[in-house]
Amino acid sequence: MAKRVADLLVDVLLKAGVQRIYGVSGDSLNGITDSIRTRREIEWIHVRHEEVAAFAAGAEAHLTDKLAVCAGSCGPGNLHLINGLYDCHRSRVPVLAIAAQIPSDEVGSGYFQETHPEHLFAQCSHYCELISQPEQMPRVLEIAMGTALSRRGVAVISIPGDVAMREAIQQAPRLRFPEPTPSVRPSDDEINILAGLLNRSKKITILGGAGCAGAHEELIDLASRLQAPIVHAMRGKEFIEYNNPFDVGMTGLLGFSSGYYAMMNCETLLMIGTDFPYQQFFPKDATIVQIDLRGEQLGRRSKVDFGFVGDAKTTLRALLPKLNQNAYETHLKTSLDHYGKARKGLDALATANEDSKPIHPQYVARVLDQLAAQDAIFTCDVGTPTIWAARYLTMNGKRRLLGSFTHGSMANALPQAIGAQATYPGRQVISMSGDGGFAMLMGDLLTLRQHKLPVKLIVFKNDSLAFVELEMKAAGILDFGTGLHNPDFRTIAEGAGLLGLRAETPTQVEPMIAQALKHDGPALLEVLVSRQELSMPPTITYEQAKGFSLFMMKAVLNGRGDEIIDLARVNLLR
Ligand SMILES: Cc1cc2nc3c(=O)[nH]c(=O)nc-3n(C[C@H](O)[C@H](O)[C@H](O)COP(=O)(O)OP(=O)(O)OC[C@H]3O[C@@H](n4cnc5c(N)ncnc54)[C@H](O)[C@@H]3O)c2cc1C
Ligand SMILES: Cc1ncc(C[n+]2csc(CCOP(=O)(O)OP(=O)(O)O)c2C)c(N)n1
Ligand SMILES: [Mg+2]
Repeated sequence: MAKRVADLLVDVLLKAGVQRIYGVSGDSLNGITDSIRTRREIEWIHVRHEEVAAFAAGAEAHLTDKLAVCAGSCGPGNLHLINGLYDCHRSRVPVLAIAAQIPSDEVGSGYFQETHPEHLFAQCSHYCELISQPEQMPRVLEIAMGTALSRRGVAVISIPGDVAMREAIQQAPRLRFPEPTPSVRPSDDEINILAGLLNRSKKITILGGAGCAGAHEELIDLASRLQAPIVHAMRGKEFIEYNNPFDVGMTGLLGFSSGYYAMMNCETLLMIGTDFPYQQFFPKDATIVQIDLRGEQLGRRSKVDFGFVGDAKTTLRALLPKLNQNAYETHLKTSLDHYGKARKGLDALATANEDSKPIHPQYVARVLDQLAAQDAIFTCDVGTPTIWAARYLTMNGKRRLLGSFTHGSMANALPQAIGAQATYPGRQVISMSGDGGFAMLMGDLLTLRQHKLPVKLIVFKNDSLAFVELEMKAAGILDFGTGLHNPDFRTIAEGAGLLGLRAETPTQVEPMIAQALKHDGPALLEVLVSRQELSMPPTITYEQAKGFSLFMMKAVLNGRGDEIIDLARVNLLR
């Protein structure tokens, strides 16, 4: 039988090492799914919502650093991919999206399900093109894949169903070379300038981010030479925090006070591979030096006095031999002492609270951290689960942590767990889900059963959109539109063929987490956690404090005094 364009498309993906495609089938995708059906080396992961497909592919790409693929049928099918693709693109993970298109002879007629993916996905991709002729295959697909990999982000090909079904002109993939891995570093002159200014500084703080992946050893050597505390940005946590005697925690609203002060009290701030977004957390008077692989990142978040383009590992290797040992140790000592105190304060919040209700969510995260496997993959929903993950999960160089940290979309954790588990069937994958986030894409609970993915879902059930409630309170607004009338998630899980569990008291937390983790298959544990567990920022501004008392006043005026007492009980009297 003659080779079709769809067969050639699958050939190219296989040649590039793609092992699975996440998606939902549809008429316009028939050529492609039919070709996948006949190959043993590539799996079709049938999810229930295309947004899940995109998040899952993003998780696979993040964990493997290789191209991952998702697909949607024409019109609404691929439109559903969009939020997940934004997340992948903004997190700079290489993902190819196949957006099927309506019949080519109907384009432009306002036909059934007609949309224009080239326009729709333009903002969340580096490359987005229509394949309207068999002659364009495999070249356009290969350009798309190469772009996603080399620029790190999303590439989209849009292909009408009839074009995929046509006879292929070319018969095989064109490109056969392995992915290039260049070393990028500043020039010798620039390395000398950088070394000179660091050798002249006494109080240096390092702010590291996800760009430090693979440069752990160099980073620790650097901190030791400079006697510099290391603060990390959230996406850098999994690469920086472990085996790190210079660790002083994270900064930002969810951060540790020690991270905040180490940055604010330094003379020289050295940023390496980070795009930490919050301007108000940067020091005003320090000299700021930034190293990033991408020149366009320099000076994006704060003023920068010296900017260098380079890969973290290669740059630090070139720099280290030129650095003197800093004799000034006080800055590091003070920062580490501060970190010890901040850590103690946070640990004190992660207690079982005897056997009274409700359960502290910090305690749940702490127990999860203690019982999870040494190479567990955690995903956390946007909302308070992000806070608990940032503060209570211990990374060790083998564990991984994924969230929607840059795009900040709810409902990411279950979809990312699906991608993680499909990629690593033998590893423990734990989703820390909010009750709001979980319900948003709950249909894909069914995917766990269908694809035999033994994901462990821990649902932080606080019957609210608690993170937003917190933001409203901090802004002095009465919370509104944040309450959730939740179902019994345990029963829903059981109905979907999972092990369903519920912890109502602190004493149930540990045995039930252990039971869920041990279970040979997917499991959901809902934990009834307190709703108003404040996660105070490291510095409380006058505005925030003012806002808070305003909330109290408004709440009392509205006759919600009970809640204020609850709030005090949870946060002040424990
Ligand atoms: C609800 C919520 C609250 C949050 N609160 C906080 C908070 O309090 N604190 C916090 O830190 N974050 C917080 N975040 C996350 C925040 O939005 C950012 O996503 C995060 O701070 C960015 O981390 P990063 O700089 O490590 O990673 P990225 O944003 O991914 O930046 C990585 C940088 O490294 C560069 N790079 C990549 N590879 C290399 C290389 N090989 N060598 C050199 N450079 C390289 C990239 O070009 C990029 O500039 C929050 C997120 C959510 C959802
Ligand atoms: C798709 C989307 N919708 C809305 C928001 C705004 N938002 C941020 S956190 C949050 C609440 C999350 O609630 P839940 O999952 O229950 O977690 P909680 O904070 O209650 O632990 C909302 C609505 C968002 N970030 N993404
Ligand atoms: Mg909630």
